[in-house]
Amino acid sequence: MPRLHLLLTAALAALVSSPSAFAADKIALVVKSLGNGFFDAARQGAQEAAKELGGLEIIYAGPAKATAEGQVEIVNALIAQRVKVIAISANDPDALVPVLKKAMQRGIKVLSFDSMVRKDGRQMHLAPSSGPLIGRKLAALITDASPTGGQVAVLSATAQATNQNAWIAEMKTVLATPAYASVKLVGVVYGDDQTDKSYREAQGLLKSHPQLKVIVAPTTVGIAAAARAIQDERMTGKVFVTGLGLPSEMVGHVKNGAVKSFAIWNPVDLGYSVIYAANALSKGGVKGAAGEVVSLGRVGKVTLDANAEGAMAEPFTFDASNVEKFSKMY
Ligand code: RAM
Repeated sequence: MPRLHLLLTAALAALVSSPSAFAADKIALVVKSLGNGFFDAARQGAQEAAKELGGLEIIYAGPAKATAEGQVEIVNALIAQRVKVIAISANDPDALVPVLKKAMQRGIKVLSFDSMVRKDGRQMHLAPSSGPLIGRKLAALITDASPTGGQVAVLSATAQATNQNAWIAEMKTVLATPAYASVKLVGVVYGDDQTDKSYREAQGLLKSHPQLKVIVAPTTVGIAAAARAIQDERMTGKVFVTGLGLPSEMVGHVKNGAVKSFAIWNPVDLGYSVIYAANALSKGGVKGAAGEVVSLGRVGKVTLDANAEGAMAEPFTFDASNVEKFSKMY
């Protein structure tokens, strides 16, 4: 091969492989922890949106365990990588604020999704559904599981999770109304969105509350682990599990009777919408001001409230009649 041709080929190869040549904008999706099927589904939606919008690269990252410290480390690394946008589901509403402020000072756009960061640590928040709607849904699922009420315990994710704490608070408000007088909340425990810890906490609830009727887990990791514990402890039909779960992880538990019904929103659509919102922030179309309308591609749009929060759809309920069909999607 002539020398000039060789040089040109080498230059071309360098151009193609160098990230700065056709620099795609890097959008980081920082999740609570890796290995969670909910966030895996969101990642799938994020990739779909990136393909539609073009010129974007998704960096998917999260700590091994759902801790704020792990996420702080990741955000620091992303700042060094000069990403354009950080979209984060936060393990703590406050602990991430200083590092996210640092990111914003360096020109990086920041939004939270799923689990919120305090207002001064991000420009907007994309919520999968509104807090009151989720609280009402969780209460309704409890009486669906046990129509006569009785003792109920919550198996949550981490103690600092903004989203679960907000949903539990909303649920408690609903349970305090006369319509739910027969329901008695006996405790809240935390499985930290780890399967083994959630399983042990569910076992603990069965031991410490022999009259327990329902375990409500507002986390996809917790609900699946609790349903398995109920079966292993041969409590199916005596204690029912409900909450927020993925049809793909819950289909077997609905079939074997540990779960009558549960709810969730579409995590693929959530991940897709996050990238649309992130792209709008980065291109300057959206600033994160109250009243702004954020377009979410095929999913629709949300309007930001005074807290720069946009809430998507109502949670959808699954039971034996539809869980099979949706289990193939997420
Ligand atoms: C778990 C996570 C996530 C939450 C879902 C319902 O996967 O805690 O943040 O939104 O459950």
